[in-house]
Amino acid sequence: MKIGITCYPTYGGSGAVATELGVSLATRGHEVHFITYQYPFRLPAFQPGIYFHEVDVGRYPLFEYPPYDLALAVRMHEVVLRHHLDLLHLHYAIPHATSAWIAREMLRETGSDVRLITTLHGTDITIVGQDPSFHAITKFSIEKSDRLTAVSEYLRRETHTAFGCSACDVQVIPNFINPRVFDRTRYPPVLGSAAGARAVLIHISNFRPVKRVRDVIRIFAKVRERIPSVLVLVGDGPDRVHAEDEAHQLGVEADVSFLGKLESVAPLLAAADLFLLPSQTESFGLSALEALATGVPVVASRVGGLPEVVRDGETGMLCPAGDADAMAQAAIGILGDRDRWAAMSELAARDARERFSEDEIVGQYEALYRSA
Ligand code: GMT
Repeated sequence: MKIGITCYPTYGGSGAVATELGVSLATRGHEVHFITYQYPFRLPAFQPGIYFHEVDVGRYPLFEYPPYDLALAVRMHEVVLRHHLDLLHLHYAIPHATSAWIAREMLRETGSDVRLITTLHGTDITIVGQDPSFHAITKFSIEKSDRLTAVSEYLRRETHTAFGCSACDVQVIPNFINPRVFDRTRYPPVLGSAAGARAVLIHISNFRPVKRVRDVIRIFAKVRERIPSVLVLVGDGPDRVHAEDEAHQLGVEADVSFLGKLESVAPLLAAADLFLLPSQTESFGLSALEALATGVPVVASRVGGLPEVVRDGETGMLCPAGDADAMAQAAIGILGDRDRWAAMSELAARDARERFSEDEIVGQYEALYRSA
């Protein structure tokens, strides 16, 4: 098949999933065209069967808000026509599903057509889509999609609750991991010498308020009182400065490393002992899945789709969102008992491979494409 993929190409779970999906589809013989405003961060420099089309938003002094959505629609229209695409797979509803609908209307004017598949990732439904400025266009755009998927059962339910669209048949296709990349045995111990005998806690996110990054620091400060440990934070975003302040105020900054955005997190995960994800809400938690697949137990909030990813008490521990004390106690309970840690680590890697393997999940997307 000839498939167009549009996603947010910079750091973030939805862009990561969309890109890994495209790469996997290309290795299965499909022709994949990424249509995005920037080269997707997880896309290899070259791979046969993959093409990149940059969306250029013309600047004009009159435009206080350059109309990216329209530039995207025009580029989609052009790429579909020139490369005879069968379908466009949109990751994150706003504005991608809307632009795709415009592109399809333009195509139909000239007797062409294209199928639209929209994958809902999280805040496109739970936050942005429920903002009065976007609610109606989100509902319209997802209803116009030929197929709709959500990355968790939780998000499927949220979609029905928020939009009440009985016409929306949302299929759950969860996120996935490449088991060859997220494999603890593959990487040398990059943090070993720096951390010595200390436990390594890790957090990876885009540092937005929903991630509660301050809680990560608070949890770590409590763990560090009981267990020699260091904390590594990967990513960047608006709350990074608040997290840095918190580390300073709690007097733990010497043991906290802010590494910023990294292209490849697998080697770092392979050196970690525990992953912290105390989010306010999380439709899936791809970074938690990547940690689990690498044999890193997860301490996270019991919210959204996280209980579908982390087996509470078996591959990690789930606590109420905002309860940094409970999360610290959970972390101490895991890190303080080496046998328990080893059992959780082993089960986490196995469970992630059994339930979220690339081969199985990409096969589900292929079946969906065929049905469309
Ligand atoms: O929804 C967002 O705010 C952004 C999005 C992203 O691009 O990272 O995150 C969502 O999609 C990820 C990939 O499916 C999920 O792993 C995240 O849980 C989800 N974020 C939230 O629900 C807050």
